[in-house]
Amino acid sequence: MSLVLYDAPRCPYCARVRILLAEKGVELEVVEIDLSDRPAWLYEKNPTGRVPVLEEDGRPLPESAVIMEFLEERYPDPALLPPDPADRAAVRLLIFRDDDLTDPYYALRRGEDGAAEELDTVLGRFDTMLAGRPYLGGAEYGLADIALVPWFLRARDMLGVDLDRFPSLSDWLARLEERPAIAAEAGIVAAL
Ligand SMILES: N[C@@H](CCC(=O)N[C@@H](CS)C(=O)NCC(=O)O)C(=O)O
Repeated sequence: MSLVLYDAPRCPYCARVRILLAEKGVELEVVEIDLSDRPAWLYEKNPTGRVPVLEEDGRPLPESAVIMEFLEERYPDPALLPPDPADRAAVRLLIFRDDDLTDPYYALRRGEDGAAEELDTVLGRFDTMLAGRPYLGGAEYGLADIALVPWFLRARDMLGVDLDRFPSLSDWLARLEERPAIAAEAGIVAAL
């Protein structure tokens, strides 16, 4: 079976796939895409021209959330979705509503008025959530953490957002960074 990831280091959506592949111990070919000078053939693999695209045996699959679900099914070990359907649905809802986090993140990146306050409000909500459970999906680390951690890393390390103001969120991030897959992504962010 051949597996190729069309990837860009700075892309947080690609980061989801990089982290998940590392957690699953899947080896594959990585083709780095220069987003400022995209090859025309990328549009044949994904009509939006965006990364990530994962290609298994010549079949291209775009959309990071769909790719994560695919990888979870293709490589079920270790399981990164909880066993109970209601808990799985809660994880999927967090991922489906990722723009609760990403909208204020990108607004801050664009330097919009009020964006820092808006992002702080959202960070406060995650802090409250993580005061009640160790991982976003509940008792165990999994897809919800992997799907959202790229923006927390980038907010802290690229936008200079002080996460120490959110103790439960900071503890969660520290726990995650003990994992080699997340530490590797933090290293990619540091080198950007
Ligand atoms: N919904 C897509 C979003 C992917 C995305 O926005 N990728 C960005 C890089 S982070 C991209 O390819 N941007 C190029 C563009 O927008 O033309 C996913 O989850 O995979």
